[in-house]
Amino acid sequence: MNEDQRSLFLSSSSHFPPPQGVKLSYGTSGFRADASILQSTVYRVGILAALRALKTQSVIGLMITASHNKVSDNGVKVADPSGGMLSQDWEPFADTLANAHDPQHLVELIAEFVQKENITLDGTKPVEILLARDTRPSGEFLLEAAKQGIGSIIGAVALDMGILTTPQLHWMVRARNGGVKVSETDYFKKLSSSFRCLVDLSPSGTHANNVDDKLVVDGANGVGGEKLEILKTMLNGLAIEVRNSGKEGGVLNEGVGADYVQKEKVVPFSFGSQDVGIRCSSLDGDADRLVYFIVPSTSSNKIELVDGDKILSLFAIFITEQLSILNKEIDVKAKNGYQCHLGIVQTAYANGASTDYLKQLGLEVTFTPTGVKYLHEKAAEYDIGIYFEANGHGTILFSEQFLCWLKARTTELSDVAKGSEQHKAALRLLAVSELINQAAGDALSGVLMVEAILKHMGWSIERWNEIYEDLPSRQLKVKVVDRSAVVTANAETVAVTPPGIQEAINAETAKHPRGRCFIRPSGTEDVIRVYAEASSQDAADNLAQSVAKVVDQFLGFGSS
Ligand code: 16G
Ligand code: MG
Repeated sequence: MNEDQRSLFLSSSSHFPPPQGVKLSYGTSGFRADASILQSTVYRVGILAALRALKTQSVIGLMITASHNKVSDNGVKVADPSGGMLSQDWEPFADTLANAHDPQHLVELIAEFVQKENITLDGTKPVEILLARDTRPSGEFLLEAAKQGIGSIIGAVALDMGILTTPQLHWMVRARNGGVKVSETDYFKKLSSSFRCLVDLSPSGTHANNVDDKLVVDGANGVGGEKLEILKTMLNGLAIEVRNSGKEGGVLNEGVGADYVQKEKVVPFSFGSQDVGIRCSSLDGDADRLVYFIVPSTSSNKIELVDGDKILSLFAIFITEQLSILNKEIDVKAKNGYQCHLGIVQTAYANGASTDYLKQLGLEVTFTPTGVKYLHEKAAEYDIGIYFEANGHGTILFSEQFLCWLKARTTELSDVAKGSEQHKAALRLLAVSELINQAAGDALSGVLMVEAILKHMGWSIERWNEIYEDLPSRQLKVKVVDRSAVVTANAETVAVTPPGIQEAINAETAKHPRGRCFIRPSGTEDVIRVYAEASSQDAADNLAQSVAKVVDQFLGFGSS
């Protein structure tokens, strides 16, 4: 590192002293904390993003958001060249960078890392970092800190994309690295035109059930609601009413949003008896999660949740149908044939009934630990990989090879074959690959995908919800002395440490018919999470309670 660069670092980092007595960790989805202590972290993530851009010689993204957390929190994460999450092997460096205690120490760490990674800091190959933030007021001053961090690296240029959803930023990073200089308008155009294309390819006569009725969306008082207001004006054949768009004065994520709806299973603010019989859905604070729900015709505020597992199952039904139409007329062993490898990826939180259902459809289901980065990576191994967490994070990934084959099929077909069922199936799959965000789970593209499939099937939300019945489940959290004492294996289904705890969990689980239970340390809160499932709600509640007690005995404050 030359002297100019070293003194640039020293002078700019002296404006961003780290918070005292706080240890920050990159976590499942970047750094998150109270916004008031995040300035130095965001500044340092600016440096990290710039180094990543120089290392990969690609466009990198930096997103300022704390998703479904309360409005006083904020956070920051990096999008890699593919549009996916920051490569996991850079996370330890992110941690050391964020926790460096003074400018001198910071500069030494960077110099060492730059040398190890062979990164050239001479400004000869300039790189771009796309910045965006959600609607949190603290995003404004944190964005300035990110710009300063990027500005302290010679050759790194920050491009402020303004207020965006997290998936919009991931999408832009991916597209720019594919050589297309896209804007937000391109994103909306792509979503609306591929939605139109899918709807136009629906079998005639299947629209009747829901073509005229509307979808009501809870925007969590965040960026998703704001963006959906724009997108909906570009859609034909789908009426969307956005509530909690943030304009009515509601507070971000307070009594609203996908996380609230999924965890509490109650109607979000501004929903109620007027919504009985209407399709409702909910986005989270940065619009990368989506759940649907039904307001039952009772006086309670409970809802019927149609969660990420049901969205995944709906997508799987549709994709499987298209693949079987394609395969019907193709000899997969022939020269122009293609054996498409379809895979489903879930986590241990997936309701057991969903996994049974997917397996009954003959699908290959695999499990990863919690966190989009794990699911995404696994799904990318297939020709078509569909992944979802029960909480509504998910998408569909297509391999380049399969997309090339599909494109070739649609153009190769003779004029007679054009318009055939096989041709339509290929076109539908291509439209899905355009509509669904290939970079990250995206609630806006997810909504359009669900709506297009419901139209295609001629299904109401009730019909969709009935594909299987969820097993009753319960989630609890337990405060412990040190959550890192729990180490898990087998996609978090087995607790390897502390010794003996898994045996105790097994003993409790065995007492309940269809019992299933696991524990894991949270990646976003200082707690151990307990998930229990059983054949009745009482049994699931009891199992969760007794395992929470086990956790407390092994790791609680009275345990040592
Ligand atoms: C983050 C993750 C989400 C995961 C959740 C688990 C991303 C973009 N988000 O929100 O996938 O389900 O954390 O939280 O990866 P927990 O570790 O506190 O249970
Ligand atoms: Mg989110």
